[in-house]
This record gives sequence, C-alpha cells and structure tokens, in this order.
Amino acid sequence: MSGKDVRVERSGERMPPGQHEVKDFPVLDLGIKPDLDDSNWKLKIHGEVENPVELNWDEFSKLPNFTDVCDIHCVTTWSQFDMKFSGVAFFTIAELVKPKECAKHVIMQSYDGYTTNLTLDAMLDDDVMIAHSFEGEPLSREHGGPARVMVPKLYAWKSAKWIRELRFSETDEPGYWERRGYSNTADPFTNDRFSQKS
Ligand SMILES: Nc1nc2c(c(=O)[nH]1)N[C@H]1C(S)=C(S)[C@@H](COP(=O)(O)O)O[C@H]1N2
Ligand SMILES: [Mo]
Repeated sequence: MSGKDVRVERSGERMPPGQHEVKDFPVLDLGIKPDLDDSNWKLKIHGEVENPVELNWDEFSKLPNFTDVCDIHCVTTWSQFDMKFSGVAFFTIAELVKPKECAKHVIMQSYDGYTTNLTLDAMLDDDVMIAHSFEGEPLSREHGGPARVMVPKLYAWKSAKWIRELRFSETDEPGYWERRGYSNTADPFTNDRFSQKS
C-alpha cells in the first residue's frame, strides 16, 4: 500500500476563499494541554487492521521520517504558509498495521479527549503525517507535542494534536467538531466549513 498516486487537483489560488494570511502560528484547542513527553506518550493504532500496535516513543521515532513544507488553514479564517513539519507519514503507519479490506475510516483520539474523523482515503494522501517536529525543533506542547496529526489540505480541526489513538473503522464516527456542525470533509478550497450548507 502507498499514498495516493496523484494529488487531488486544487485551485490555482494558494489562499482558499474567506481566509487571510497570518505568520504567528496561532494556538487553538479545547484548553486542556496534556503534559506528555517521550516517557508517558504512546500511540495505539488498532481497529480493522491485521497488525494492531501500541508504539512507545522509541518505537515511533525509529519509523521512517519525512519532512514536508505545507500550508495550514484554520476554519476561524487564518492561514499560514510554508510550515515545515517532520514526522512519520500516515501511509507508513498504514503499511505497518495493514488495514483490512473493510477499513474505510480513521477515527483519531487525543490525550485531551478531542476526537476527529476522516476517510482512510483522505488520510492516505501523501502529505498526511504524524508530526513530531516543527521547523527542525521538537513540536511544542501547545501545538500538540510530542506528536500530532497533520492533514495540511483540510481545515486544521482535522489535525488532532496530542494524538493517542488511530482507530481504523468500517463505519464513520463524527468527532468533536463534526458533531457540533462542522463539515465532515473540511475542504478549505471549496469553503466546506459546515455540515449544513445554506
Ligand atoms: N487534541 C486536539 N487537537 C486539536 C484541537 C483540540 O482542541 N485538541 N483543536 C483543533 C483545531 S480546531 C485547530 S484549528 C488546530 C489548531 O492547531 P494549532 O493550535 O497547532 O494551531 O488543532 C486542532 N487539533
Ligand atoms: Mo480550528
């Protein structure tokens, strides 16, 4: 299994509709910032997979790494360009756990109780990663350190900070913001912010 062969076609405009540029990487979350480090952090990857694992920091850091420069778009209308993250590609994780044929969704659960959900197809995009570094430094606690999900092409609420569990599922399960009216698909380039479109 590998990432998508072809990147999804996007608008030629780099800035999605209704967004403005910032440079200070705002912090947004539910207000609980879990106190984690490489001794108490673990990532459980389970559900509809052949080979469920629970990785400690040491095991996670030994997985192949890559670095990606991406843009981040938050539904609160800020976007920041050229953000350099390093981590483990989601498709590397998928190769490790071997999703079963029936696995169609990935449910993300974080240490602060936050949840979010995406299709397995969206997660397998080649720029999706579990990031542990930002601009060459370990990811700070406020931005989800020691490790967070980064799904750069979608609104940032899909990028779970302080990631604790990735569960592969046959059925979808709306997460924290998805249950509160935010879009399930969250595509900034189509202004796909809310589930009820008027
Ligand atoms: N665990 C966790 N992840 C989270 C959130 C949260 O509250 N808890 N908030 C989401 C939202 S709404 C946004 S916009 C981004 C913000 O990431 P940042 O604080 O690194 O900018 O994190 C997302 N991931
Ligand atoms: Mo957000």
